[in-house]
Amino acid sequence: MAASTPRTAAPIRILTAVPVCDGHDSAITTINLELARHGIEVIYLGYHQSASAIARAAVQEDVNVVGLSSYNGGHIVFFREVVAQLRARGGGDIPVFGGGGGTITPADARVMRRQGTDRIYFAGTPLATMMAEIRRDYARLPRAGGPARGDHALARAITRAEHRLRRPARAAPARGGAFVVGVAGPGGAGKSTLIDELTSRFLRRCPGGRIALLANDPSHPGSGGAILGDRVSAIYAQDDRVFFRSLATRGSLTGLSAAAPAAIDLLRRSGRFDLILVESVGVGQESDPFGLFGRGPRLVDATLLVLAPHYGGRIQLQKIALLNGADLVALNKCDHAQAHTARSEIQARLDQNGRGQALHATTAARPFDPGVDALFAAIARRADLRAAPGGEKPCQLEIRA
Ligand code: B12
Ligand SMILES: Nc1nc2c(ncn2[C@@H]2O[C@H](COP(=O)(O)OP(=O)(O)OP(=O)(O)O)[C@@H](O)[C@H]2O)c(=O)[nH]1
Ligand SMILES: [Mg+2]
Repeated sequence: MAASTPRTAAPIRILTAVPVCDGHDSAITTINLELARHGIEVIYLGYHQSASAIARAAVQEDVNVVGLSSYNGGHIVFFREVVAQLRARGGGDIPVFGGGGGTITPADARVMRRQGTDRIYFAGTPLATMMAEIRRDYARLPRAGGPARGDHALARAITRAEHRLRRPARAAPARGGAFVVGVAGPGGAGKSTLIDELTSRFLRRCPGGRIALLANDPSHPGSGGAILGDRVSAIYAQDDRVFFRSLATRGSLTGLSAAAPAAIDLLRRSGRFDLILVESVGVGQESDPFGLFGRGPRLVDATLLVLAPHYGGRIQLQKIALLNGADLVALNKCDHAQAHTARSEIQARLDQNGRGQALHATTAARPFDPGVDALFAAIARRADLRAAPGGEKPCQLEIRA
């Protein structure tokens, strides 16, 4: 049991998910919200999740604990498999717990406990009891040193950067190494969906390459908790060539976690990636998360601004500072009726800038969207990703161990 581990003032990070062949997500949705209200950072993976996807995400996110909500009747085998997969990936010290109402009996729970499950909550347990016990038992300091290697070591290093937040300023990350694209745009414009589609292009076009995704989401200003929900859209992150890390802003108002510069630096310097995409939180008209306007160090090599057709009107477009600074602009959700007007208004705004900024019309929710293909090609050109035509041959990327 994790009860004897040291405590830390940093928020508990918990990965929650619903197992494969199970669509019962209303319990975990309620529990996620309650966890966030109690100051916990929740990385929600979604429903119908495999044991390997859960273990991969838990290690990359370096969570304190994994919480599963299981109603499909396969809990004895599934929880055991998650524990085994965590051990295989070096995350054997991450406890696994969960619930499933009346589908998990006390006799089942005894078997599960023997197989490595930390705790099961039965039907009728009050939310307040669960929250108090989770906060009591699953807080711990980041693990120092240890035998972590590869992505596991990288995940821990990012956690350490988050824990040192009070000391460092926005140090300028080292240049060179992987090409870093900052992705910003209003809440819900489709940044995560677009990033996932770009990831699918990368995986197809660069069979030997690796991509890192750094997703920033807001902390609640009252509780300090957060729902780090960008992973739900990350279907293609279920591949060992993708490293996905969620960061809560923890009071930073820049649109990024204060640890993001250090995390970008770690990802670059790791030499493990060919492309790094950094998603900001949903940004406003004056936002400049990646330091494009000289008020802080420039954090990325290129910036992609993602807009959706419902931005208001031309006057709103004039106020969006990032439209002046972004290298690439995507008008997403082009399946909407307003997209035609939006496209011409945004194009006119970009023409006024006179910087030759390209406008890409995308529908990220549509598989194989040609607009996303063109956007990926533009990024690949900037990043000098030398992909094989049609993705048939390995691209000539330098992959360091
Ligand atoms: C709501 C519900 C549905 C909804 C799901 C909506 C949704 N999006 O989640 C709908 C109607 C869609 C549905 C569909 C089905 N359902 Co249904 N469903 C239920 C029901 C009534 C409630 C489950 C629930 O959400 N409870 C609310 C939670 C908050 O309370 P709780 O379950 O008591 O959990 C407690 C703890 O365990 C803990 N907890 C739970 N998870 C977690 C996780 C963590 C991390 C923590 C800390 C705690 C925790 O929280 C609670 C604290 O008190 C149960 C019956 C029941 N009364 O349990 C059947 C039930 C789970 N469903 C069942 C079945 C069979 C189905 C269907 C297959 C039916 C069908 N033939 O189509 C489908 C499958 C859907 C799918 N895709 O998977 C069976 C499962 C039988 C089994 N496994 O042996 C049940 C048990 C009903 C029954 N008696 O037959 N279902
Ligand atoms: N119709 C339509 N819906 C889309 C498209 N792209 C994304 N969506 C939907 O828009 C919603 C928000 O998408 P996300 O990718 O989560 O948006 P986001 O910008 O990352 O959101 P935040 O991170 O919360 O700021 C989801 O329901 C997506 O399925 C699109 O091209 N067309
Ligand atoms: Mg997002």
